[in-house]
Amino acid sequence: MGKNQSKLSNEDLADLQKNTYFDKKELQSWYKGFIKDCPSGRLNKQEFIKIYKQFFPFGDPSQFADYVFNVFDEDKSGTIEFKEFICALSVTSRGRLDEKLKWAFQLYDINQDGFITYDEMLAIVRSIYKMTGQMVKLPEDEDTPEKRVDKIFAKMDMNKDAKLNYEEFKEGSKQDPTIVQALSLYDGLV
Ligand SMILES: [Ca+2]
Repeated sequence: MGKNQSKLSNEDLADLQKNTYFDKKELQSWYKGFIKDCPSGRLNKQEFIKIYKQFFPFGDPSQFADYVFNVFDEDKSGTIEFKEFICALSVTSRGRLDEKLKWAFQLYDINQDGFITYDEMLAIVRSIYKMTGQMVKLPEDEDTPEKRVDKIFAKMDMNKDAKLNYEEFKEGSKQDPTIVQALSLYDGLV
């Protein structure tokens, strides 16, 4: 993608129509907004965190946004290009359940070794609690990140090895949809 393009090239457009759940008009409008907010065409981590702060003014979303950034930045270049942005948005907002679960798994599997350890899950859940702050009243058995993760592991960790592989995560998430729901920032907007 070239610099300072105010419109998507036909080639990029065709490619994204094929690889996302957005139509031509939606893609053009997202692109316009993306370039307006981010004229360089590359969103860096600080800018990304700023977006989250608009959505969660009462909590501190910086840690969670940091983790999400790393999943958006598929080629690990340190910036989110439009294609990465729109593909992630497509999956998290309109993807099939299995696509959303794969995406969520990548988020929780911080070191990308194919397992979600107890500590990785705890780090993400902590960052979510910090982000939502005191806005949400939680049930007594989930009112700390530790309790929440204990509960998730009790349900999901079938072979009790203190880590979750994708199969365990997938099966468990189907019974507890809140695990995946936490991810989609743009729910309701798209
Ligand atoms: Ca990138």
